[in-house]
Amino acid sequence: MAKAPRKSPAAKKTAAMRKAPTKKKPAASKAEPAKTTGGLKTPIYKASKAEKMEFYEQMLLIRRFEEKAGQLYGLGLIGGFCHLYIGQEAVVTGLQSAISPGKDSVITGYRDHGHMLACGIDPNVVMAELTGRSTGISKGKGGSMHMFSVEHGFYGGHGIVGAQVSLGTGLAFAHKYKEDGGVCLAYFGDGASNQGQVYESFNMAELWQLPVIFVIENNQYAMGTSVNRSSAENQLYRRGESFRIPGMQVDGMDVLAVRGAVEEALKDVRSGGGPVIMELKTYRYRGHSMSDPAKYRSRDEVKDVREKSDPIERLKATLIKDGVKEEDLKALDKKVRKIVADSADFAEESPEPELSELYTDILVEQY
Ligand SMILES: Cc1ncc(C[n+]2csc(CCOP(=O)(O)OP(=O)(O)O)c2C)c(N)n1
Ligand SMILES: [Mg+2]
Repeated sequence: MAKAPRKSPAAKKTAAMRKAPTKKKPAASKAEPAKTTGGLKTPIYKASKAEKMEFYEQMLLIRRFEEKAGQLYGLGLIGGFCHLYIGQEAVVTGLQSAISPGKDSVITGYRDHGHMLACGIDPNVVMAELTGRSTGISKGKGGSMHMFSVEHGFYGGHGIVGAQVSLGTGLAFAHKYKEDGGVCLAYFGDGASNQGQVYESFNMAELWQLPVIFVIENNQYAMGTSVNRSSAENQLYRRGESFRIPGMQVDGMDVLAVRGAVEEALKDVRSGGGPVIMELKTYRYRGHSMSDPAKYRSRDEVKDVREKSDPIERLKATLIKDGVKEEDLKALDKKVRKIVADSADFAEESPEPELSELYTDILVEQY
């Protein structure tokens, strides 16, 4: 298919652009109208009732799993770093629901539990990994940030901020080289979007027309720094303009908006159009990691987002409007809670790795 011409906005600096930046508004929590560069659409996905129920269950599974992980951390059963995804569930649920398992690839940072569950990885092996048990997906030696399942097209789990963007570009290169029709979803945060290697990757991806969607999960904060305080261009969907990469800004608290937008992005990428940037405006309810008291924002700010934009409550309201009964949703919650409780039991009942495991899975030869 012929490549659609992409708008390359003129970089003409006006006096107005040069003047001192005006005070920006605090983190936006309200849904904003979708914005795009390069002519991409962001329609709302028209899901059937059954699909909406699936999205609801998937988001609920991530939320309950993360709540349980938070509890186990409090009990001392999870050690080290642990970054929870609570609040961001609609992003990964909407995106993963649109890709083809076994064909496409996924890579993300350290806030990765939700991505693994959305890739269809067994909650038992994820929880066992978090608690450092031998039955964990990395045999209990990786922990929260270092989990992989090539079988599920999930390439980690990376602790170095921004590194997954370059690795994801490499995965996209492999898809193109092998002509396997796959697309890579490379997820990263608003903080990571200020890293240098991200732009080297953008350049190569566009130059070589690689099949990659750069997914920016803009949850408004990078540790304790808000995106507005750290980013000269805080409209992150525009970050590819100088590379001619089109971008779209999507309400990341609305799973149907996410699914609608990614379908358009996938259409463009799969038809050989090269990379696309998707900025998902979302929010994390918990601290950066379990050791963050989150003093850089007010409780009211978090409460406001929870009350007005929670992705699960929003979909629930739509389902109720569609005629789904409250008790059916409660039954689903019960089912999900059992899956999560069973994963915690599985983890607690599993042994820790043998000491001899210290000497396996390590590189000793020259390469
Ligand atoms: C190269 C590098 N620099 C700094 C850090 C420390 N660090 C860990 S997470 C983080 C913030 C990243 O924020 P963002 O990309 O917005 O992702 P989020 O945590 O919001 O999901 C930083 C600076 C790191 N791990 N790697
Ligand atoms: Mg962030």
